[in-house]
Formats: sequence, structure tokens, C-alpha cells
Amino acid sequence: MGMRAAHAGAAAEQVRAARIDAAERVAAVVRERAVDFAVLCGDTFEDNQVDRALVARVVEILASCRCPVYLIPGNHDALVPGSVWSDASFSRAPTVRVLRDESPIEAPGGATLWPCVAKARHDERDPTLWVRAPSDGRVHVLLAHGTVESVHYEEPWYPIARDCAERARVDYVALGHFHQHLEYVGADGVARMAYSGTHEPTRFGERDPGQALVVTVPKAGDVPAIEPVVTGALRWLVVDATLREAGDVERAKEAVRALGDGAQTLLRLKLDGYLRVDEQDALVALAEMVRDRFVFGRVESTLRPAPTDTAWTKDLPVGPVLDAAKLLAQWAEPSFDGRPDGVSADVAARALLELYAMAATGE
Ligand SMILES: [Mn+2]
Repeated sequence: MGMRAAHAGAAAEQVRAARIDAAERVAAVVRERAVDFAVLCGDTFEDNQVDRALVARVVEILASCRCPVYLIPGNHDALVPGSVWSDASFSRAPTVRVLRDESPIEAPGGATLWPCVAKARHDERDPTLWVRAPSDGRVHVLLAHGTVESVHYEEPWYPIARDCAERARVDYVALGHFHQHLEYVGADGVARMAYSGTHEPTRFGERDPGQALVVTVPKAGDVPAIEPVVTGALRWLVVDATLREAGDVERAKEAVRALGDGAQTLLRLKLDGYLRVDEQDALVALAEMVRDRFVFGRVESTLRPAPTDTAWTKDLPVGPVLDAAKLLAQWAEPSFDGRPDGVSADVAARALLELYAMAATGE
């Protein structure tokens, strides 16, 4: 919460509002499922400087869960002097519990929570190493924020070993930091550790974002049932299109139209290939459609102009490539009638353009 969303341009405000709405859906899921408690495993806030009115709003949403909600700080909202966690809103919401100490606490449903607390933005130690749960019949849940080994992430701090659940002897490890839903299967074939991912998608290129996890552990030692529930609303799509032949711009436009209602979609349309002179107007229309139809829409083009005649073939080295170009140029002439069976002028024109692309890029 409090993400500036500068990467969404003029849609940033809508992106921020969507994150509030998605938080309300998380609270609704918590109420509908009548869970014993909810956990948020760090980076609830973008940073420790977020607007305090936003903090109050988030605490209000969490309080609406009608069950205890436990939060640990993450690297973005680390527990440091003057952090967001010192906001007075938290002291007014008794069911919203910020866990500040590395010591186990009892939660409803016969559970014991083991909170690993981020006290700095960077740390290169595994924050879970202190945990070793007893076999006392309680359901032990470890809460941690960090980077499980082998996850590639731009902020690779707070490393967490893949065998954390086994080593700490807990029933479940609830993870924060990574934005996508990801489960880890232990040596016994059971997943006891998972990132829920963010409640609302955050950026382009994410897989499986916008979910909460409903985790059920009937009793100590049981296999956890991990059920993803969709809570996000906005789609962040990247669509690639390569233009080569007449009509490709129109086909790209159809593909964009097929994405449906743009009111919940951010789109980056990446175009490469060659643009024909007679399709420049169609490209302008496509760009307008991308801009107008979506919450955020941007065309990213590396298009080059397609050749208007075959003069470029004169630069080809003498040999089979030049011979092929000459032949294709001849076949591509609609009035030429000596084409081999099965070769149309269109196919020859397209092949010639492919050859042009190869020659232009040195392939
Ligand atoms: Mn983080």
C-alpha cells in the first residue's frame, strides 16, 4: 500500500485505488471463510514514509476482518525508530497485532506463531534460523519476509533456505517479499511453505499475482491445504506483435480488441518488424485505440520502414542471396506470369521482406 506506481503514468491514482479495493476483498475473504486468524508477512506498506491517512485506512480494513490479524515488518517497512508501525492507528485496533519481537506467541485455533521481524532494509542473514518449534501438539506457523534461495529478485535480502519448514519443525511457513504466488515442496513431497504474492498485481510481467492464500492445517503435522483466492482486479498485460505483411497492423488491432474491456487493463503493446507506407494511418489508429481504451496503454515500437522498391537488393553480395532476391522480386510482381506452381505474388513479397529483414539485421 502506498505504492507510487509511477510506471503506470497517469493511471497511477487508479492503480493505488485498486490496491485499497483489493485489500477490502482480502478482508471479505477472511470474514467469509471464518478463519482463525490472518497474517501479513511484510511490505504491507511501500515504505515507512507513506501517508498516515493511508495507514489509518489500512488499519481500518484489517480491523474489519473480525479476527486477529498479525503483521510482521518487511524490508520496505522495516521496524526502525519512527517507522510506520509506530502510527497511533495500530494502538486503536486491538485485533490488528504488529509483531515486533522474535518470540513465539499463541494465536487462535491452537496455533503458535513464530514471527521473523525485519529490523533493517538490508540484511544478509537468514531471519528464520532462531526458530525450532517443539512437538507440543500445537500448529506451528512461521512468518517470514525474505528471498527463498533460487528465487531471482531485485532485492535479494533476507535469504531463506528452501528446507526452512523442515529445519524449523513447523507446519507452515508464510512468506512475504516476492510478488507472485509460489509454493515450495519439501523432501517429503508436501508444500509447507508459500509466498501468497501481492493482493493486487503490481507491475507488468508478473505471473499469478493478485491473490490471497487460504491455508488450512486441521491439526499439528497434517498436510496444509493451500487454496489461492483471487483478490486482484487490474490486469497488466504485455502483448507482442511482429508486422511483416499487408494487413498485419489490422490483425494487431484485432488482437488488442480481443483483450476485451480495457477498464481493468494496463497494456504495453510491443511492435517490431516492418511498417509499410500504406499502413501508417492504420498504425496511428492502433496507437489511438491502445491509448484510449485502457487504464494505461502504450505502444512500444521498434518498427522500421519497409522498402518501397527493390533498390536495396543492389547492396547484397553477389551469390545465392542476391540470386534469391532477384528471383523473389520478379515473382512478387503481380503482373509476372512465370511463377512456379503454388507460389503467389503475396507469398513472394513476404519472403522478399523476410530477406530484407535478415539483410538489414545482418542475420
Ligand atoms: Mn520485501
